[in-house]
Order: sequence, then structure tokens, then C-alpha cells
Amino acid sequence: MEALILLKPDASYRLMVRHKVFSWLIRQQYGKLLSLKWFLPPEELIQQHYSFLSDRPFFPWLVKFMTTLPILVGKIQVSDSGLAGLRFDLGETQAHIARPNSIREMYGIYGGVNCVHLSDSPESAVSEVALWEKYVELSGGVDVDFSEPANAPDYTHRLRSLASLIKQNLHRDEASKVFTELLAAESQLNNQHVLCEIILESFEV
Ligand code: IDP
Ligand code: MG
Repeated sequence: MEALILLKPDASYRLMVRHKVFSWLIRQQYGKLLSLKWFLPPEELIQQHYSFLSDRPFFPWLVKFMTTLPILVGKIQVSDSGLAGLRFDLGETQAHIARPNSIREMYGIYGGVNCVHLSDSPESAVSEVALWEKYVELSGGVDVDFSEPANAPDYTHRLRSLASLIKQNLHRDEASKVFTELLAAESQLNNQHVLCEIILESFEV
């Protein structure tokens, strides 16, 4: 089957994290990465993609998170058991409680800011690929430069501890300021502040 893979904004723009996630995608033995390209998902696509979460308090944030900036989207050719293996590598949904050494523990920041979406079952893989292909061509190969960035830092674990302070309303302004500086140092984006804002907003809900 083909499964949907998305690098969420926290993985699409943080250079070292993008490189590490891509390295995992091409090194893993479970399936074959077929494509990855930049795409700005329209709101109605994300609302349908995450419709099962529409009554959750974080849903408006989640839609904004996934529709404010172009992200990397693609497909993986994988068997049922291979998909389970990839999902195991990915780790649990919320980044701050994901299994040590999982992708989300290593590169996700906190809560739903968890770096990667991957279809979570063979059934959702089929329906997600069909849904996304109504909006974007997903057969074009890997059309992105993933070479290792020179001197790009990876501050994931400091960002997580700052996120935890912000969530607890401790040193809030100072923590948000340092969070913004570290995220900017890791990332490459003209409108940096937009990425910071959508990530910081997740700690309010
Ligand atoms: P999954 O991405 O591990 O398959 P789902 O339950 O399908 O998890 O949720 C989809 C996305 O919604 C998650 O990846 C995450 O970004 C967000 N999300 C789910 N549950 C929570 C939560 O309790 N807090 C914050 N965000 C959440
Ligand atoms: Mg899911």
C-alpha cells in the first residue's frame, strides 16, 4: 500500500531536524519513500484529514498549525507490517511523553508539535492518500534538498524544557523569548515569527 507522510512545520523548517527525519525515512528498512514536495494544505483538507479530532479543544490550533506554512508532503510504499514498524519508530503521539529514541522523542518539541505525520493504519493510509491526491500530485519523487546543513544546531531538548516552563506559566516571558531565539537559530524561513507563533500557540491550549 501507499501511506501518507507529512513533515509538520517543526520538521519542515528546522534544518537539522529536517535532515535527521529525512535520513530516517531513507535509511529505514520497512518501506520505500516515493515522494516528498512542498505544499501548503488548504484548511478544508486539514479539517477533513483530522475530522475525527474536530471536537477536541486543540482542533482549531491543529488546523492553523498545518495550514499556515507550506510543509513537506509525500508517500511511502510499505506493507501492513512495515507501516507498524515505521509507526513504532515514530513513537507515541505527544512528543514530550514519546518513547526514548523514537523520532518524536528525539525531534518533536512538545505535545502535538511532534514533527511527523504518518498514516496510523492500512485503512487510514488508503483513505488519506486518496484524500490528499484530490489536492496535490504525490507521485513526483523527492523534490527537496536534504543534504546535511553545515553548523545547523538542534535545540530540541532545550525547546522542550522551555515549552514545559511556558505550559506551567513559569518564567513565561523569558522562556518564550529564549524559545523564539533558539527556534530561529535552528530554522530557515523568511517569516520566522510565523513559525514561532504557531508553535508557541500550542502551549496555550
Ligand atoms: P498520531 O499523529 O500519532 O497518529 P492522532 O491521534 O492521529 O495521532 O492525532 C493527530 C495529531 O493531532 C497528532 O499528531 C497531534 O499533532 C495532534 N494531537 C493529538 N492528540 C493531541 C493532544 O492530546 N494534544 C495536542 N495535540 C494532539
Ligand atoms: Mg493518526
